[in-house]
Amino acid sequence: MNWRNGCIGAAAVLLAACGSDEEPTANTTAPEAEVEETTPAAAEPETWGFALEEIEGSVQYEYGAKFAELINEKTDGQVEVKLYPYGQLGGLTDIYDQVQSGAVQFAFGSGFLGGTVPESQLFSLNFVLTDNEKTNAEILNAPEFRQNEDLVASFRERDLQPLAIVPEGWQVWSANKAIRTPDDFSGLAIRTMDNRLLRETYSAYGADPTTMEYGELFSGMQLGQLDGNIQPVFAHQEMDFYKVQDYLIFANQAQFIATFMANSGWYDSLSQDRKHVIEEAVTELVPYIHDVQTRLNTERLDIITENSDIELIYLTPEERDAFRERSLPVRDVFSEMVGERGTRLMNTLIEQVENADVPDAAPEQSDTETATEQPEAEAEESAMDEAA
Ligand code: 6CS
Repeated sequence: MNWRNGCIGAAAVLLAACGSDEEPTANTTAPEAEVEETTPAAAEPETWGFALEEIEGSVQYEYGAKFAELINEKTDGQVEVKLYPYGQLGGLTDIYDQVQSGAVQFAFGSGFLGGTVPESQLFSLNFVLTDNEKTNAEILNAPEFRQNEDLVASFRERDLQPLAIVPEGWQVWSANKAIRTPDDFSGLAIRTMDNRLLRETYSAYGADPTTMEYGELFSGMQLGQLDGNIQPVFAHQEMDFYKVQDYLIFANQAQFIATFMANSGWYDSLSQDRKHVIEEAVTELVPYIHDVQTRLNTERLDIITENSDIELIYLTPEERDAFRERSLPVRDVFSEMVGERGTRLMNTLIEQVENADVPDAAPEQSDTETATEQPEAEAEESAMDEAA
């Protein structure tokens, strides 16, 4: 599907209308089938709705599709998971509203979720995780963090049950000028997802952060309302963003991270058996989605470089340090916003990162790369080989 021909490019109100014939209802158990008196009633599968912040072909879609397959298998066909890709249920905050109300059972929540679960902005902090993506996925999904009582309580207070933390690749800057230093960011209108942490971070970098809905970004950049954007590579390609930008800048400052979550009331009402099935599925999905996201991000970078003259810039360790330094005071802003519980959670994550056994780093890149070089993918591959 070309997303601009579909629902996605329109405003949130239109987005909601696009999916109106498929809107989920709170009662997801299928009505009993009408059966002939002599025929034993065939059990109708139960349907669980899952709202995605991304379109078909994305990391979230691949996660949802595999989750649906695993749940169907593990329940012997008694449960079907129905995916609602971005655009079918409205804009990003509409998705969160619907999982909070129980209209859908599951949803992904990433940067925009900061307005609903302020503590989730922890995943927007820069320079907190390791340089190794696989290690990051493991740290975030180890029981010590994923089932941490402060994390769970932050979500449950908003009628949500966190189930998995899903890194979708490095957040890569795009811009209409080269960025290597905070000075280069000066006055640059960069789009951030709608959370205060990101606005504070990019202000600290010297930029002019601007919030805009995902589906409006292409035209925002095309019309010159935005000079830059922050996305994992697959999204720069999938949403055509790269076509209206001149540079992709790899600073490895943060991963794009989404939380896979359920409506907490609905989750609590499940049998132990169903909860166990979900737990097994999310555990199996950690290595699966890591492989998928690295593959998608690598393949999509090839597509971008084959189809455009966009220039790729990989920051040197020294260049990264200048941004890291500016990002550190933003941790205090996070603490102020979320209080003791959130601060404890941030410190837990920092501690897990410090104690992590990180495979040796691959050689750093130091210059502007040509279109055919893929240091990110190579670095990740060698790190994974060593981890295996
Ligand atoms: O930037 C955004 O708003 C969106 N980007 C991605 C890659 N996924 C969902 C998110 O809402």
